[in-house]
Amino acid sequence: MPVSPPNLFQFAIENSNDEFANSTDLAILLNAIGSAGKFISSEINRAALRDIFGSAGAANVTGDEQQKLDVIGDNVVAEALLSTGLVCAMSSEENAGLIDCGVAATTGEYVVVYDPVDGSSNIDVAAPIGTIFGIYRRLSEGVRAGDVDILRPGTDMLAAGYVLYGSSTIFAYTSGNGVHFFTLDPTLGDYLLTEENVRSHGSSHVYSANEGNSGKWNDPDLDWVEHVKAEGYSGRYIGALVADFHRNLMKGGIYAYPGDKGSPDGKLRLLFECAPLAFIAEQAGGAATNGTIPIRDIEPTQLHHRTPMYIGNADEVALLKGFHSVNN
Ligand code: AHM
Ligand code: MG
Repeated sequence: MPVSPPNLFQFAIENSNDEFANSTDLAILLNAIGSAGKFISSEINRAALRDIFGSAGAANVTGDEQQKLDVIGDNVVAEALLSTGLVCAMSSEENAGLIDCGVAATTGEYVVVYDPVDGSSNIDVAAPIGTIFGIYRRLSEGVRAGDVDILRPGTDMLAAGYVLYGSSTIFAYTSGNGVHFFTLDPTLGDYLLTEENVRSHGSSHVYSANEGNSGKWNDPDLDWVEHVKAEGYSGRYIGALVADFHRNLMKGGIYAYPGDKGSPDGKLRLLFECAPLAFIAEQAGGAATNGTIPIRDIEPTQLHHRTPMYIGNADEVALLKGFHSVNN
């Protein structure tokens, strides 16, 4: 009889490490996020039927129009993590401040940052979206967790990952020992291992960027994009970071969201989007930079800290960095 692949929980228990307080903690946290992901996946599949397309009628803290699913996803992820009792502090793209963790704010060992529904402008058109997360061990002791526990560079992260809601639902994570993919079997309701130790695909001359913004780009980015076009690169832009990142990880390429003359720090959020995906990229043999320094080395100065980001195949990121160093 064929042996069925391990599920996310089994695999994470077997692949924990001593940076976690208990050997089951990683599995419990990933399982909680995975459960939230199953709920979000099912809601997306029935979004039109359940009238959860469209705007929630408000803007989030950074001024983006919130979609109904942003609000639903935010609550579902928070509740799933709170139910573990392991999380002392949480922060998400949809909340101005820290999310209240109740008594676990003093006793919990872990901090979680997340973007519940990344690429939410894709929701209404049934295009891919995702959930991104990063997990830290707390720093403070004996007090309610606060900014000191959460405003930390990506190099402090114990684990990071994403759930991609595409033609199938993929759960990807790293805890510093490679990147692993699981696929949701909707019949079993379980994430099963489909690829262990994923490696970033070699260069395949693909770039993913919103070139519609290039009228505001700075010289290094303009020179780079002219170069790659002259070299015959293909453009692929899904408009959801998780989906573009996943595609480039598997097929080769670079995703770019530069700062520009109107928004020097770009659009993407360091804590909720960039640092977790940078951890995944590096663990797969890829790279992520803001143009000059690695994304994971950036110290956040506020929860909603933004940064330019270039991420993907290591050779492509090195090429891009060359344009930034010449122009600086
Ligand atoms: P969101 O988290 O509010 O959805 O914003 C982040 C998204 C990324 O997923 C995506 O790559 C980018 O914004 C698209 O932005 P733009 O529409 O400016 O190209
Ligand atoms: Mg996002």
